[in-house]
Amino acid sequence: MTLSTHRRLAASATLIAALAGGLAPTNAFAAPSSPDTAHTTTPAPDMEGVAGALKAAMGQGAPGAMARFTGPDGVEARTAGVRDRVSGAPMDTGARFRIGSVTKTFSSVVLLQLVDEGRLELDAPVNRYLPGVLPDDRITVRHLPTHRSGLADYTEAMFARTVPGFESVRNRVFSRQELLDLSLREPRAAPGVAYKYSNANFVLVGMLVERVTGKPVAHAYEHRVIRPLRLRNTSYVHPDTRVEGLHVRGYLHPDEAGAALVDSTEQTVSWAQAAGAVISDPADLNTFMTALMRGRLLSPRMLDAMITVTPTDTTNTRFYGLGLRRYDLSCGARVYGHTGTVQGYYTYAFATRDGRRSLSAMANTSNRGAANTALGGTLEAAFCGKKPAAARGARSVPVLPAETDLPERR
Ligand code: REY
Repeated sequence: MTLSTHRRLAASATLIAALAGGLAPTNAFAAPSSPDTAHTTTPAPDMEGVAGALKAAMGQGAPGAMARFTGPDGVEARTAGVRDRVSGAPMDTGARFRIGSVTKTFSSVVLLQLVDEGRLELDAPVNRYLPGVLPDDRITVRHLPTHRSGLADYTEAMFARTVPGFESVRNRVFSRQELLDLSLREPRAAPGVAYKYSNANFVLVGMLVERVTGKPVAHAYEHRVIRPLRLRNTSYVHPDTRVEGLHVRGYLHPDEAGAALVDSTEQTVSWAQAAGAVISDPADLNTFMTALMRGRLLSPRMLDAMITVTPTDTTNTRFYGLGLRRYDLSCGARVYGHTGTVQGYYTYAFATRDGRRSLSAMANTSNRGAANTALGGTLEAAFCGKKPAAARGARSVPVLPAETDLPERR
């Protein structure tokens, strides 16, 4: 379905809602009574708290960090530290960076648009479209973006030793089949049974998109998401190694305590491709997540499918849909988006269900879980606002380690 068709649908649904109840929701498709919009007063973002979380990420070893919030009262951004340790250039919210697995949400959008166009069926076997590629016909298209295929995540072995692992793939160009073969070499779980995060799933999403469209995935991102939303600083870059334009340099923490950081900015990201090779900036990520939640990229049916989630841990506050996470925050706000980890960069990009508020945050380091967890503090501060004095220090939900896509958190 085209963007303009969605706009027309959105406009008519808004009109119907207005006629029916005098409501004028900004997102015609958002359920007005859903818990994420049920607050009668939307808390103002606690930008001091956001800045504190950025500082905390730096305290845990990030050279710099930044966050950009959009809400009913406009845009607020904060930066800390440097985007380049050699030049000393300060962190800059106009700078581009590697968004890692936030790429998965872009890939999922493209996949679901193709489903909507009748070119793919979510519950059909992957092998229907890619004959013989998988050893099990029970693995469906839906199992991929929900991480339920049972396919092993080959990156765990690849990056078991962080810096040697990274240096061995930094300049490599993998075919998708090579990546899939790495996964298939490892034991598989039964399809459809349990959530298990695996980059192999999104390598296959990329293969499906190329098979169905007959064009490289970059073309699909460009024509289906980037241009329609005018994301001027977003691109899928593979296998070029550079981050073009004003950008943040990424610094990887070696496993050995006290070892010097490794500048990991330049790499092919061929090990991730449709699972993690998009480059973007904070404003574009805000626009993307907001547009997604407002129904500008997917039909209501496909957006519903995407936000239909199951828990990913036992706290019942972390969930996964189709290429999309849901975090339930301490104040009851539900936010949808994704996290990203690619060498040298941690990213968060989330929005409320009605798309009225969004936050993107990044720190230019990785392999340092504590820095990622600290960066995740921007979410609570941005979406829950200042905690009442009595509640400060007495949290109603546990502080969870960052749920990015690292072996260290599995
Ligand atoms: C890869 C390891 C993490 C990163 C990953 N990223 O799967 C995808 C994502 C694209 O979900 C690396 N960790 C690090 C190690 C751990 O090497 N030994 O932290 O940079 O975003």
